Amino acid sequence: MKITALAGGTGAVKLLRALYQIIPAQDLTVIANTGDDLQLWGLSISPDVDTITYALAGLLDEAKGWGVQGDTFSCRAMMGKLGEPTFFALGDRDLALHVHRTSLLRSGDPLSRVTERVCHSLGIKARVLPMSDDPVRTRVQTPTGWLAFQEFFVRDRCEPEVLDVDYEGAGSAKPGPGVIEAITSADRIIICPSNPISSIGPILAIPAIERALIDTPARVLAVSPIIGSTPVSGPAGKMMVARGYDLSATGVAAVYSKWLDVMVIDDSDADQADDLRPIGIVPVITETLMTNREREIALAKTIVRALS
Ligand code: FO1
Repeated sequence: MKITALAGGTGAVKLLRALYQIIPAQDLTVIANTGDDLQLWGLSISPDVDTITYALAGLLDEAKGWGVQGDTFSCRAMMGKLGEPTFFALGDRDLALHVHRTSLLRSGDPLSRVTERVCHSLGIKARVLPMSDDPVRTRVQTPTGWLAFQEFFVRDRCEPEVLDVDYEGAGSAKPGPGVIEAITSADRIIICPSNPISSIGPILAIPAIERALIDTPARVLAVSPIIGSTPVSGPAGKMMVARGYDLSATGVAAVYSKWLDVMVIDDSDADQADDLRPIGIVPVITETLMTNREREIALAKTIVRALS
């Protein structure tokens, strides 16, 4: 059974690494958000692509949920002395990937080709596809103006009030090579428990990708990243409210309602099943909080079973 997953970074990787363990690796394709990408120190950084890559390669710093395990930050300290921005913590080992990617991009390789090479070098057997080779940049509107996503998320610690979110460049971006085919020829599609607005939103903002989700014959299942009225992590709450969605699993289903078939919601949200059925979405009620490896695997197995 070929599964294609749409994913952001930190919120998605627990489920992705569990899926990678329980299905044949070559049956898994991940379409990764690149709306969080940034330029820093002259380097091209793709945080969500890298978080997924490190997780599947067994290199992820699991405590932080991003970066490389055991990394050090000597370069960052020196950059600070040189007056370079250090709000975005690039580790010394992580830096190797950014130098490698930037060098390949400068020699003319698109991000998709670079990502394929990196995955091959790190022994990853699943496919990781950046959503686009064209730049798409998520921006957050705050009372003091528009911020680049990482300025809002890391530098300002998600503190500013969110008035709106947009995806610069998405309207004219082409899906990356293989992305549309991965959606239209998959047997099943999984939307990871990522922020619906800032992680999945940029992927959906590319018109041809949303069209493919509407047209695909595959069943599409999403896992709610919101339990009760609390996001499992990150600023999903502020962003959903700014976009006019209810802060609940049902609100997440509303973001995806044009093409969603199945929604996995937490046991504690069982009462919301009755709100999903009338809008044509089949609820699956289970323990969704992945607090350890066993729970990650259990959720992945429940999802695969629900899609069988
Ligand atoms: N997240 C942070 O909260 N602080 C950081 O300094 C930070 C650095 C960083 C470096 C490389 C990388 O691949 C990811 C990094 N992240 C950091 C995570 C990243 O900002 C977010 O998790 C995603 O963009 C949201 O999905």
